[in-house]
Amino acid sequence: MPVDFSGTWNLISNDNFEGYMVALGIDFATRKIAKMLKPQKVIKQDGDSFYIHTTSTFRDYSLQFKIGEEFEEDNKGLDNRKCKSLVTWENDKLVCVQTGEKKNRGWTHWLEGDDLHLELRCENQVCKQVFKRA
Ligand code: VLZ
Repeated sequence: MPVDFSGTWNLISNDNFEGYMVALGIDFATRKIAKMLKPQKVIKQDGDSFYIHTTSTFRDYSLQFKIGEEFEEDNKGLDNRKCKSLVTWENDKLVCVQTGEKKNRGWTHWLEGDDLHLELRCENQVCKQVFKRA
C-alpha cells in the first residue's frame, strides 16, 4: 500500500521560497506578496490519480496527474512556462520531474511523522516547505 497524502494541509514553514521564485524569474513585486503567503494544500489521492490544489489569498494553483503518465503543465499564475511533467513513486516519496526551459526543475512530496514535506527545485535553488494537517 502506498502512502496516502490525502487531506488538507496548512503551510508551517517555507525555507528559500525566495530563491526558488528568483530561479523561476518571478518579478520582485510578485515575490514580495508571495513570500508572505501561508498556502493551504488540498490533496486527493485515489489509487494512481492525484489532485493537488494549492490555495492562497493571492493565487491558486491546481494540478491533476496520474503516476507514470507524462502531462503538459502550464504553471499558470506561477512562471507561466510550459513544461512536461512526470510524477513517479520513489519508495514512499512522490517525485515530479518538470522538463522544459528551466534545468533541474521538479518537486518531491513525502510524509514525516504527522507532517507533509515538499521540496521545490529549480536550477540551483531548493525551497523546503512543511505542512501540518488543518
Ligand atoms: O506544488 O508546484 O504540491 O503543484 C504557490 C501559490 C503555489 C502562491 C506553488 C502564488 C506551487 C505564488 C508549488 C506566485 C508566484 C507546486 C506542487 C506540489 C503541485
